[in-house]
Amino acid sequence: MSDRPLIYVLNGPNLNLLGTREPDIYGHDTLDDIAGQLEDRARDLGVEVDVRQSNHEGHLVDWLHEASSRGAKAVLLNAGAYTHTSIAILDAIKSIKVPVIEVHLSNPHTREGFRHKSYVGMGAKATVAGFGPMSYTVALDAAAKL
Ligand code: CA2
Repeated sequence: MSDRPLIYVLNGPNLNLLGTREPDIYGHDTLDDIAGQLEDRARDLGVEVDVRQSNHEGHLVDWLHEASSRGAKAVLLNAGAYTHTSIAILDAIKSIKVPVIEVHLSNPHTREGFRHKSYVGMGAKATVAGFGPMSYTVALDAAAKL
């Protein structure tokens, strides 16, 4: 482990399938591609990223707690569909002092009505959405400056 500031990048359900389906909405990059882009950018910014994905709500809750106990400086969180449903994830965000930046590939506000509500957004410091994979790098640039 390096002594560079640590930033967690947490990804929720179905994002392991990125690049394989619905490229019109989510683009062609896989989550591994995005992780590679973030690692390159992190090197330039002098920070360290820890990129993870889970299809399980409780893992995301545990990792938010872990980000805090490991002294992470920020969390980038694309909670996938849990964004719109999970009070447990909102409570976890509120239970830690680490700033959480909500990230989305698409812009949920231009999509179905059920995507317009964001529990994650109620606890997040900021939201970056609609830039495809660039949403993550924009959020990382901002997080590194916090
Ligand atoms: O735009 C985003 O990043 C979302 O968080 C993606 C979620 C969606 O439920 C949110 O409303 C917005 C869905 C992720 C599903 O990822 C897939 C990837 C490839 C193929 C199918 C789904």
